[in-house]
Amino acid sequence: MLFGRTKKNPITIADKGVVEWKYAACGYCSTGCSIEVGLNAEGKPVASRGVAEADVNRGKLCLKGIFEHELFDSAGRGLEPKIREQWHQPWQPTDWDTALDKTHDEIRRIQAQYGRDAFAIISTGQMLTEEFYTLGKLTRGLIGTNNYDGNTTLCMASAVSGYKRSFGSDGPPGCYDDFEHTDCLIAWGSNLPEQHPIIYWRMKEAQERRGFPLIVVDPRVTMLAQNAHMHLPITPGTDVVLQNAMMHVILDEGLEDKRYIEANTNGIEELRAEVANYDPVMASKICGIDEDTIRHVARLFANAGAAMQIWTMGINQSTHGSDGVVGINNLALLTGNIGKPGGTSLSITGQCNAMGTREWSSCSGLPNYRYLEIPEHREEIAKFWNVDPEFFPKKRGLFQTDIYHAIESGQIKGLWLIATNPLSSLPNTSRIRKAMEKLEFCAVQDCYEDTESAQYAHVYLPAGTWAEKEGVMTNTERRINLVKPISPTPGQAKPDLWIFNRMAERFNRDGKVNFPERAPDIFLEMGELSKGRLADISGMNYELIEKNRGIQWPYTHEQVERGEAPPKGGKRLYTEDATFRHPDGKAKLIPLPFIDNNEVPDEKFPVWLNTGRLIEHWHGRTKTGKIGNNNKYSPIPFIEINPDLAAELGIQRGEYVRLVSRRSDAVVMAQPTQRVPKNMVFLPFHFHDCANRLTLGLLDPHSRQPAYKQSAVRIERIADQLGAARLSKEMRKF
Ligand SMILES: Nc1nc2c(c(=O)[nH]1)N[C@H]1C(S)=C(S)[C@@H](COP(=O)(O)OP(=O)(O)OC[C@H]3O[C@@H](n4cnc5c(=O)[nH]c(N)nc54)[C@H](O)[C@@H]3O)O[C@H]1N2
Ligand SMILES: Nc1nc2c(c(=O)[nH]1)N[C@H]1C(S)=C(S)[C@@H](COP(=O)(O)OP(=O)(O)OC[C@H]3O[C@@H](n4cnc5c(=O)[nH]c(N)nc54)[C@H](O)[C@@H]3O)O[C@H]1N2
Ligand code: SF4
Ligand SMILES: [Mo]
Repeated sequence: MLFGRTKKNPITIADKGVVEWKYAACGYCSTGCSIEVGLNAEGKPVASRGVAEADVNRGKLCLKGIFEHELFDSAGRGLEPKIREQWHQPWQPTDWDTALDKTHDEIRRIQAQYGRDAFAIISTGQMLTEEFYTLGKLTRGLIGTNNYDGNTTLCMASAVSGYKRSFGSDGPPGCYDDFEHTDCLIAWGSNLPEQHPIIYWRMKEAQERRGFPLIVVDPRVTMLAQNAHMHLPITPGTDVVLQNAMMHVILDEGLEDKRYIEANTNGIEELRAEVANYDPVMASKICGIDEDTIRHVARLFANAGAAMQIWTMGINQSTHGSDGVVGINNLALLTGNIGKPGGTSLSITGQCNAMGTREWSSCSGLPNYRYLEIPEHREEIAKFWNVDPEFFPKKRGLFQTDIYHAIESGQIKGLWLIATNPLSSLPNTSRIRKAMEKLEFCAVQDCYEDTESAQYAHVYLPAGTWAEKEGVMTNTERRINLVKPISPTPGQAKPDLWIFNRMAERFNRDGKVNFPERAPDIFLEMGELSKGRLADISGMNYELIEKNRGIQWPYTHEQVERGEAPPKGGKRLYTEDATFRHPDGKAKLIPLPFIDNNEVPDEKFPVWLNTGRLIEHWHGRTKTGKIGNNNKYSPIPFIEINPDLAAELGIQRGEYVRLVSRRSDAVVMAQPTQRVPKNMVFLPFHFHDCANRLTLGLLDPHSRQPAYKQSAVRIERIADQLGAARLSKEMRKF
């Protein structure tokens, strides 16, 4: 006799009536998956699928990509420009000319009254590269404010800063193909299965085939840690101490690559002197990883044929963010693990086009990793754009995080926010609110009109998003991929590029500077500017990019002339000796003294607050909060709390609790789990007016990136559970 359920229906895929599939690169994370959206007979997007022949994702998509077609008609989209005299007044609908004229006039009024830099512009990592380049030309070439930055200061700034300090330039040297060659992988503060699911799948496939050891450094038992050979639950904010101790062991035991160090680096003696102070016994007391484990991991890493490191926000978002990146680079350089298959230090990027903004937006400098500080770079770009080189500032202006302090102090009076929502994403949001209230003028350009930040705007500019637009994006492994318009912008909303071009007309009345209207023409202009640079894209065009499902840079016009096909994948930087970007071609080994400068738990606030992400949600949920298929997994703000701590505090699963920090408080649901240690809670930052009410966000001294991952809270029981539920609902209205 047979037991159990013997009858099953076969798996069928619902017929959505797709008559045409359209190509794009995914608009969420920096993995850079190729996606196709299916349109039905009425032209409505009804399905999404991965593209099989794309090297990045090989037919796969994650939970966000698979429902991305639902974005196009999601609630809360901005359908018309809006205007008002004071931010607290009701909005009035208006036409584009009025909204753009008002924004132009206010920029010029504020600049005339208070100086050029009194108007700030903050952009994003979520537009298309041609849009970044155009905004950069408009801002640097015509508007002329130096207080121009992006939300990437919250995200990749430490990686950028660390790469520049170590290698002389930004630009991640590795690629996904490195997983296929590595003999040892260390992941620092990165939760790949949730935040970059398809990179995780690439890594996991390679690992199952080749069995290399995976070591995860993260204070939480993340999904990646659960799958690791070794999990190092580090004391928050102390990665640099662990890195120094590993280098101590490597140098002490002579495991370094002497030939590589000699041929490629400066600074070994200074580094040796500093790490001598970090013997594993002493280091273990600070970083919480026992001395034997430190020695074991250091030996495993140094003795591996090829060893690889990846990292994300657990490193970048710290007061030692830039140092943590330099520490990773130091470890790689000491052991000769840069530019070889499986031997690399690869920052896993965040937003879909955080790389594109680094390369082309001119936020921290000038296009294609050029510097404002270098006179030849200013000359070159000024000539190319037909502007006066003296118009450019001679060094970069304020970082995003400092722009808010300058608004607070009255130095900055006007702000244009583009595709970023600082009232949900900056630390200590009550302070940010006060700053926003002080602005004489604020324009918000967003695809949704119901964002927290739009509350403080005087003009709202409704933008298109993702595949309502045309252009390219660069992913984590420097691969440029194409987004094609799949659906039209809704109502009167316009692509960001259109908005920048119309704004440019208002600052460019004499037509001196050329602003091409079409994205493919802008791409070719960028190709011209990229010739001979690190990020040389002069061999690419849209057709070739789509045909190849993305091409890694560099791919040059010389390669095209030689008849070389674009690389399929596996393209690396610094593959030969002394090709780093410091003037002598060598990389720098930089000593990293450690000073403990975080907010740490104490008697009043005894628990670490760690914040981060969930697979189903994207940042402030302007997108995923509206997509039922994503939102259903976690509609309510919650914390991961250790069951022992919950028991001690008398907190039941599913109860609401109040988290209190020195800044403010927030009400969240308790979800007991062994994922977090007893002295820590983890709070996803996706929910409205929640995590960042609490965070302190001390800044890294080099990158000015906030330490979102380290602050201290206490947990209070709430007697009135019904009241708390109502409050929580209020917090979910965005
Ligand atoms: N689903 C989804 N995917 C995303 C995003 C999203 O919002 N949703 N956002 C994208 C963006 S912009 C980014 S930047 C990436 C972020 O991707 P990740 O950095 O992977 O994600 P986070 O959850 O922010 O943080 C990662 C881990 O850092 C750990 N951590 C905290 N403190 C420390 C520490 O002191 N040391 C170490 N070593 N680790 C620590 C946390 O416990 C957490 O598990 O994800 C991208 N992908
Ligand atoms: N506590 C805590 N805070 C954090 C973090 C953390 O780990 N913990 N992580 C930080 C990191 S790494 C990041 S990257 C930031 C993200 O912070 P934000 O930049 O504020 O993140 P989003 O919510 O993605 O905001 C993007 C905005 O752009 C809009 N948008 C999307 N596409 C388009 C488009 O094509 N055009 C226009 N005009 N608008 C568009 C969206 O509707 C949304 O309002 O958050 C940071 N904040
Ligand atoms: S892994 Fe990232 S790029 Fe790929 S489908 Fe998911 S969100 Fe999109
Ligand atoms: Mo990010």
